[in-house]
Amino acid sequence: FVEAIPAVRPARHQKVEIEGRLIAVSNRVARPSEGVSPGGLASALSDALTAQGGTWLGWSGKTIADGTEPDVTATTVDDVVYSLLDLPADDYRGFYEGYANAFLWPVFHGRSDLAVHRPAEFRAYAAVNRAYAEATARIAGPDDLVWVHDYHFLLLGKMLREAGVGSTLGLFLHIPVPEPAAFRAVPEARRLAEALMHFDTIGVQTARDAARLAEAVAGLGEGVVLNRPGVIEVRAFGERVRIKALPIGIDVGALRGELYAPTPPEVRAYLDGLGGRRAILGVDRLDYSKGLPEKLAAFGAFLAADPARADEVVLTQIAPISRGSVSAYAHLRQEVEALAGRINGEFGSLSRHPLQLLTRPYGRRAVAHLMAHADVGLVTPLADGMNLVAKEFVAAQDVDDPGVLVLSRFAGAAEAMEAALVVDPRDADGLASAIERALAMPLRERRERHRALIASVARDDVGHWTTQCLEELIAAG
Ligand code: GDG
Repeated sequence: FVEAIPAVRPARHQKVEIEGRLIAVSNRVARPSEGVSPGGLASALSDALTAQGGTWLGWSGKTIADGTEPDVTATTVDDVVYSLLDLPADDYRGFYEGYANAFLWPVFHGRSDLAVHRPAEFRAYAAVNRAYAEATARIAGPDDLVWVHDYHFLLLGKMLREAGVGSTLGLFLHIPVPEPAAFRAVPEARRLAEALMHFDTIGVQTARDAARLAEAVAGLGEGVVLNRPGVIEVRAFGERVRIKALPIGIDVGALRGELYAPTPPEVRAYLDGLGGRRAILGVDRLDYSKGLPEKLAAFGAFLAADPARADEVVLTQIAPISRGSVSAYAHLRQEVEALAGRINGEFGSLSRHPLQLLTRPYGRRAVAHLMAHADVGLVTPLADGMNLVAKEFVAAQDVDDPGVLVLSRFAGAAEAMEAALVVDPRDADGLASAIERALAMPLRERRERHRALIASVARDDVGHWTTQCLEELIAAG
């Protein structure tokens, strides 16, 4: 069926003319020598750097003794220099597991109730940002574009300027921006806002995030917000910054390419085992932002409405364990496993279980084939910057007989994916009805909705995103 693919242009990033070099900064770096196929962000950056040439600065994956100076090792592959930092173990833990993932992540996802704030972890976060600023200062020239990624580096703009970097500085925030009141409640809010103002441009996933960030930062700095077409300018703390919505996309061609390969044996065995049951699929990191308990509860409500359904459908939920050393994630795992056990206990039979919860990661090809063969994709986060799974599910469908995407209105992806069945995942009965509606949807409606969705997913792909980000960096310089 993959013959019926819509004509999409290749997602490869087309080189943009820049005067200097591109320097990308992110916590994780995907080196070609590692031989792993990188996920969303890593493959987008890898693609951009391969087309542009430049340097990718990030963590080496190694920690060194506490109190030791961070160490940088550079290796060059083709036109890309990989500059990798070894960081002191305590600093890295406080920065990554601590301030970034146990504090900023929940606050930015509207879960301040789960946020753990420890002053020592903020100090570690600042120390790691400082180490990155110093490593960048050693390589960045005035004509270079420094493209920083995500909530791990909110202080980096100011620290780069303090380290004497004169390059154009851009930040892309992959996660959602919280309500301004939640941002203001962060003990270091003023310091973060002031540091953010030293970037020349900040990209976010949605127009809503751009407006929220502008309001929060301007409010903290008694500044002003100027709305211009397609971009917001904030003037505060004696600086100015552009804030722009630049929604990230996927590599449609690469994903469809996986579908040309033979179906992996374990997926084939799974499909054979369905025995006529309809397949509902979820693919989410095991993260409290992804709405997994809500999804399972709604599936339970869907089964409870007619227990015979337990013989007619199966929900396969791939939920690889993530950030297992952060305590909120360990609790979530217990909660989700308990719910899954209860649903199977109540609705399963001697021969069949309506729910498969799989907490191991699966290969990219297996995931692509699972998506292609699913009747319904359930993407139900409570908060999500974008959510690439929603776009991947659409891209994997057979255009002649497409499955139906059920999508949370709280995913950034929902801003451009109105043709999905858009739901509020907190409403279990509403979500259960959406599952029912998706399973019953006539072919004609499925095709119409899919046509609208694939058009936007293919147009706003990852190559388009990269080009737009670089053009915005140039415009901001
Ligand atoms: C952050 C933001 C934003 C998942 N399980 C497996 C697997 N995956 C892949 C998916 C998808 C990726 O991981 C997850 O991307 P998401 O966008 O859904 O979510 P986050 O990881 O939270 O990403 C998010 C994104 O950054 C980009 O800006 O969209 O909002 O939170 O590609 O397919 N892949 C494989 N096996 C798995 O088990 N191979």
